[in-house]
Amino acid sequence: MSFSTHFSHAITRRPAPSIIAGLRAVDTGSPDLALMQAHHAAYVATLQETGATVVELPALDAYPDSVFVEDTALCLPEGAVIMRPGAPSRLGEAAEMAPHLRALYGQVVEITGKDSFIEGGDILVTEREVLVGRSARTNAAGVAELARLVGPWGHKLREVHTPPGVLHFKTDCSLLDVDTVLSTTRLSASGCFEGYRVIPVADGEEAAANTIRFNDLVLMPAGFPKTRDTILAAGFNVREIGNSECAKLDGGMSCLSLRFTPKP
Ligand code: CIR
Repeated sequence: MSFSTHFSHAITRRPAPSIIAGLRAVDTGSPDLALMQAHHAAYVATLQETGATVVELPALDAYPDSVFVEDTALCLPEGAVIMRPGAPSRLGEAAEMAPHLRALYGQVVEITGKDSFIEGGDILVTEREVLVGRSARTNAAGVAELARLVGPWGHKLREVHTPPGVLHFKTDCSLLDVDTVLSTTRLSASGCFEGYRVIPVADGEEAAANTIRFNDLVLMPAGFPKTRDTILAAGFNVREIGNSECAKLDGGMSCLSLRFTPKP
């Protein structure tokens, strides 16, 4: 079973009323909390359906973007690394996540450098390597510190480029199985997925690139029929989850959970 696609646990956090103040690159209107809560509940139920234990944390109104838990930590089989989000309004979210990971994991370490910034959305873990894209949220010091922390666990980092104007590296890609990546053409054109099978996101459906492979399912945002059909034709079991409200805040499937199999 691959540690990059199969998981015993996930952690999620319920959306808070303050979500209307969440960060966004372009304002396309305020998210509707009730609709986001309904989408979030469907997301959690789908994770649970695969047999995983989902730890659902309560809403944290002090942090409008705290529903996007992925950015607070990197979870590997050997341990978890607490991130230092590059968005100042999100920095405190990492400390809120730490005790929950400590309760489940034997080893939890932290990015601590005051000039180091890194968010989980910029990190794609595959069976063979950890790909990290620098972005407006993730800098060289953050990447270097992460490399020092996960090296002793046997993980090699490879730095890649996040396309300009794209929030996170994983905004534009996701891992579907050990050798297969779903990617926008603007990202795969950089050559960063050499050696992987790349399934292209349909032109005009770039927002479909952020999916998650979680046990036997691929969770993808609803509303991207061409990309859905391509993933189905490649033999994956797809579940479409409403994402209209998180999309207003540049969030997608991966952002909503931390996924892992803890080793005590
Ligand atoms: C932010 O700008 O930080 C949030 N509004 C969206 C975070 C999405 N997270 C992710 O892609 N991992």
